[in-house]
Amino acid sequence: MGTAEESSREGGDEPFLIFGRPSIEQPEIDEVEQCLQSGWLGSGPRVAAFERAFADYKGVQNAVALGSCTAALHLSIIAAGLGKGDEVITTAMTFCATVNAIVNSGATPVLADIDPVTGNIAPAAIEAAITPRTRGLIIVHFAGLPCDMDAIESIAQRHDLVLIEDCAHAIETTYDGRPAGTLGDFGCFSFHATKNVTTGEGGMVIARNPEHAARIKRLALHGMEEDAWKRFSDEGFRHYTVSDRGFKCTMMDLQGAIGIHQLARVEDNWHRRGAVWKAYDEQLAGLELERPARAQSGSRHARHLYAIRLDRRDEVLESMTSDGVGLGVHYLSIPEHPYYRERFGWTPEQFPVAMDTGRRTLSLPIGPSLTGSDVQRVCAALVKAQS
Ligand code: T4K
Repeated sequence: MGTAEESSREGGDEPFLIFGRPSIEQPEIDEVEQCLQSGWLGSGPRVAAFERAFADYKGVQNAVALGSCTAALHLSIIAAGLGKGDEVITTAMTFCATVNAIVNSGATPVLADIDPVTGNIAPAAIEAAITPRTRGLIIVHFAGLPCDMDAIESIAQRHDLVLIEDCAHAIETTYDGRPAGTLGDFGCFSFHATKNVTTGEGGMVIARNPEHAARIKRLALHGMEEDAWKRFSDEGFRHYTVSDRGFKCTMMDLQGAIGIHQLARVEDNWHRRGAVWKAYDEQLAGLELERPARAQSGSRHARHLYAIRLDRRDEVLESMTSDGVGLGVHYLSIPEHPYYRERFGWTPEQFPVAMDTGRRTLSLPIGPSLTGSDVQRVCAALVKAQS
């Protein structure tokens, strides 16, 4: 039998090792079946249970489940009151969703370059990007490594900025003992299929101010005051009222059903990825490449991506893929994409560290089901590709 990371697609003698394949187990399969049989598929009791479990995991009062991290970022920006005329600084090295959330809220995105060692937004670059119009800052704990929060919190306080954490990679991350997502005004999480906890698609937001959390909940459901689960309860029919210009980006109970059981295994899976991480560190030592930075003592890396940096990246990518090893590229820097170049006039060269990283980065498979022999196979394919 193959590992959970493998597909039935053949890649040479061994099955293709799929990058980012989710680790799905029987409890979530059973829960989804029960959810289907219950007849309540939309946002209801299973989403509420997932929200409670996530809030407990983070040690906060409330968490709001949404359809994606993209929605969590977008609604956080709106709830914070940022929009037209406001500048929001973010990192040049992130998934396009971080920047799109700013653009779609009507605010103006401003990029800052990254630190060459950590890959996270560089505090000095944030300072340099601040203008009298700067109102917000979205940071990304890249790959699961916490940002330099001492410096970033101080900048946000001094310039009175709304601080939003993009925690798409950082479910298990802590900084100086404090959980990622609770460090800023808003923490936004992703449960996309490739993430450490998945619901297929999905997101969650934590807001420091309970009024912001309540507004996000309303905005996610057309601006309505109460959801269907509450309105159609045994207490009888209740009319809804619309009090805000909302969107539709709630999470379904079918997704919540998966999330409850995924979250129950989050720590076990983190430890299992730790063993894979250690094996890569040992087997790749001595090769001509840069291995991922470690978290400082007292903080915790979520181990979402094992991203190396190396020369001739695209040749290596092609060679390893044809040897049956699936890989990821996280990411080309934002200004490499034509939309942003054309709309904002950015060039990759303006953000040289992000540009260099984006052209040399390669993410190796790092799921909890990876076996020792999977790791050996990945490393052997890498050695062969570099030779
Ligand atoms: N901020 C950051 C920093 C992010 O990284 C992301 C998401 C977001 C915000 C926004 O979060 P969401 O709004 O999505 O919740 C994917 C995802 O589309 C994107 O959500 C994610 N980042 C990004 C890192 O990855 P692709 O185009 O690289 O991956 P995709 O979907 O083509 O699949 C990657 C691998 O996973 C492939 O090897 C196939 C495998 N896979 C994929 C799916 C969907 C599976 O095995 N099963 C699946 O169901 O963008």
